[in-house]
Amino acid sequence: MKIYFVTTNTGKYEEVKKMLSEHEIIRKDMTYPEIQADTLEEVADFGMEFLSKKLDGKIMLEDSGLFINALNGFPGVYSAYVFKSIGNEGIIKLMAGIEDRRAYFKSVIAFYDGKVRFFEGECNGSISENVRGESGFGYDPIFIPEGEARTFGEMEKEEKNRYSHRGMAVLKLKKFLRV
Ligand code: ITT
Repeated sequence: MKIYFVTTNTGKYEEVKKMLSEHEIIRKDMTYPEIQADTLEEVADFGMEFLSKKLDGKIMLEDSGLFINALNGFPGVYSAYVFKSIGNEGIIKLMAGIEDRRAYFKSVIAFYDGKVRFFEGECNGSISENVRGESGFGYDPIFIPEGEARTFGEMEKEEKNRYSHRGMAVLKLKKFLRV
């Protein structure tokens, strides 16, 4: 099946393409309005509403974020902005002296085939004491998934996909597409 994946993020595209290799995933490097909302679902829904009027065929987008318990879920829906402004070093500084380092990643995929459908995934873990590893993108070098000692930044794509929020959401989409 031919699916347009609208994202400006090469890392996301590479991960999704690897998992949906039975399909033709065509990247559309374009932006869509990302509204200020309380949940990723609302952001994804609004974005797809816009895109479904612009593109023909099957479309997907993915909205994700890092939620840190001790910071009441921050950066959450503001993850992209916070990453661009303070980056991983900034998060490590914010977490200095904080014992509870639990955090989770969440991913919401919106898929459009005449109707919008949502697929979600979460990945629990913790924030590392320092920035570690060069793989992946974004917050990968400061996020340690549960049951692991390494950060996502220290893992290959396939391994990260097995644990990750995006991996879970894509798996649900894959099942929906019956492959
Ligand atoms: P889009 O064009 O797809 O929106 P984006 O990078 O702006 O690309 P989001 O709006 O979903 O994506 O913002 C999510 C932010 O959280 C962004 O800064 C990512 O780098 C970060 N993030 C999301 N998933 C991640 C993952 O698996 N590993 C590390 N960081 C992640």
